[in-house]
Amino acid sequence: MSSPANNEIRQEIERFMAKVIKRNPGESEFHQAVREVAHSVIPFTFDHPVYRKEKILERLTEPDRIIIFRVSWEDDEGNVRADRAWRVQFNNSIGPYKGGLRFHPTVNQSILKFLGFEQVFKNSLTTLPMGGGKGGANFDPKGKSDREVMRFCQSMMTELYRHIGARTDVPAGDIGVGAREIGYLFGQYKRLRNEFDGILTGKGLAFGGSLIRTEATGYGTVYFMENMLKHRGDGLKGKKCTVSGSGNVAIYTIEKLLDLGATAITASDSGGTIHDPNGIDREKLAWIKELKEVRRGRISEYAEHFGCEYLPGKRPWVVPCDLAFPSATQNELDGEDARTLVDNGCIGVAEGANMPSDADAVSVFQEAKIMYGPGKAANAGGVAVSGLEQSQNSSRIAWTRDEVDGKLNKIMDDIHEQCVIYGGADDGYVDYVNGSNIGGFVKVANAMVGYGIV
Ligand code: NDP
Ligand code: 2IT
Repeated sequence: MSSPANNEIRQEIERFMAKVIKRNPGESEFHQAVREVAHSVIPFTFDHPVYRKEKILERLTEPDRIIIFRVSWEDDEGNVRADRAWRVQFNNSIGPYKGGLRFHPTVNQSILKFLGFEQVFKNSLTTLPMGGGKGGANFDPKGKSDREVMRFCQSMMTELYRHIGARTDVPAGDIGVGAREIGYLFGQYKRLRNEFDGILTGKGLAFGGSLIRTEATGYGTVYFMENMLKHRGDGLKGKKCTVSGSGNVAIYTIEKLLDLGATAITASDSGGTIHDPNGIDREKLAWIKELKEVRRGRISEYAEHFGCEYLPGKRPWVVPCDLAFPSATQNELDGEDARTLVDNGCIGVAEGANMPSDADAVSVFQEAKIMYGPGKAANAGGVAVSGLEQSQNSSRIAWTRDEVDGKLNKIMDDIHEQCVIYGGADDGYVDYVNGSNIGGFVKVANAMVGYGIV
């Protein structure tokens, strides 16, 4: 960046970010997500001045609204509990708000705003008509009984139901919110409204859920990696992969890697990492599913059960691999981790989690010119199949597993294609950050221009 034009762009980015930081004090995750998008989109708007004139990025970084409410509930010992919940309705320019609910003690407004903001771009990339939103609560489901989780979900929905709807806002799962929680939330919505409507996705198959939704985020992330590899004339066969997390996204990433001839050699949780150099095969994966989905245990038990190495308090990035799949949470991979991965020969990263790599890590990947698929592109398969669940609910039909998987595969191809169009460079390197940010921006921005000043 040395020409005067580039200087002007750089100054514009800094001016813009200074305003965002001033308006959203202390919200570091939100600043981080906006900064990354601003670095891609502001240069693009210099070539497309209508977006600057209409102040699209300024309007796009201000959520349509945020609903904050108290959730009171009673635990099994009869103690009264009070938690805080949010729904961030970020932008509905191209469809009803859509995005998950997260239950985790670290949840705060900054995290939900970063997630809602990312969701706007991700949902646009899927090619489906979905706006962006996110929500959740600082409720910690760990160690709670099913009945406690049920009482929390019912109390939360008793407020949330008036703000959502099939044509308004359609929540789904995220960290700490899976099939059990969606069932309790949907049951309470149906009871309050006396309406059976597709107001949540990730529902049980008996009440309007879609086949493949459970698997979709992990499967889609692997399909995205396959696309990145194919674009370089390579493939997944024989690749050794590190995966972080051991929840929904991690489990189905490991499963699809097995289907396509690759091997996952790690899994983790907030306690540490297991390293299984022989690979997590189908039998071991079934064991992890039971551990995490039924017994709700810790990944350290895997190391005891199968006799492999456990790295307490460590993340998987110290383990040499060909490909890495961060699938746990934001900022779980920093610059030093990224350097370790690159030095150990890693050639590609696909993010199953949202914003797992911090800004330093992203720079390391891009400078080393390894394949780097950011979350808003790589993990969009989850929300894409949520969109397909909505289509099935409105038309009152259910597609087969193969039909949904085929559509998911095609959507991941289309997302990859948009990244190549907006992020491809002359030397053949694809900047998937620019590609996904600009690709996601254009459709939303054009809709906003069309609406006038709203
Ligand atoms: P789960 O709750 O099923 O699993 C989360 C996993 O990440 C667990 O292994 C958990 O370990 C670990 N984890 C969570 N928070 C932390 C933390 N602060 N530090 C270390 N480890 C942590 O969630 P999902 O698999 O659904 O979500 C994982 C990621 O994927 C998130 O970033 C989410 O936003 C993203 N995502 C999810 C989609 C979905 O469809 N579910 C769609 C797209 C993205 P522990 O049990 O010890 O907390
Ligand atoms: O981050 C995400 O894309 C999700 N948690 C899934 C959202 C959805 O509506 O399926």
